Amino acid sequence: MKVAVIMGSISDEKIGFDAVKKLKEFGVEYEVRVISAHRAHSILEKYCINFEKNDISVVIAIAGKAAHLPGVIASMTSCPVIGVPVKTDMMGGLDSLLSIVQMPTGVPVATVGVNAGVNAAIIAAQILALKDNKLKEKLEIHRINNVKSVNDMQLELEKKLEGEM
Ligand code: RP5
Repeated sequence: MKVAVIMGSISDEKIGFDAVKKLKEFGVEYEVRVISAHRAHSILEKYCINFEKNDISVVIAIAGKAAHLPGVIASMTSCPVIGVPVKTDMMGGLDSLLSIVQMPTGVPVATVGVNAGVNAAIIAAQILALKDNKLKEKLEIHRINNVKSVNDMQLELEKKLEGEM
């Protein structure tokens, strides 16, 4: 079972790499593609209709501005599609966010925050972990590390306060 990470432009690569890095940490298999919905719709269609054949189970779609890429992908597959809105110069990514999150009823895109490639990868891993106990264990370690990091912050704060007093 693989995750397809699709970005609309090479200018989205930083967010794509964030997602890929996290997937790698969890040992999740993935493919990465740049395919634009408005510049190369026939290539996109060809790629999407072969998801099942290529063992793709979850899609992360990254796009900015009039960010129709995740919605168009969702129209061509029954795999869950996680949309990542990209920050823009004009509206700070609100344009991308609304284009992705406001899909009309019946063709949903599970949307994460602006530039949140890492969160998209975590959700993709959580979906695959429903049928993979080893991956579930890795996600549990990730969750415990989050708790540890907050404990470390508390200790750091206490140290700083001691120095101030
Ligand atoms: C979308 O338009 C891409 O996802 C990108 O975020 C945005 C700008 O694309 P470029 O003009 O940088 O190629 O298709």
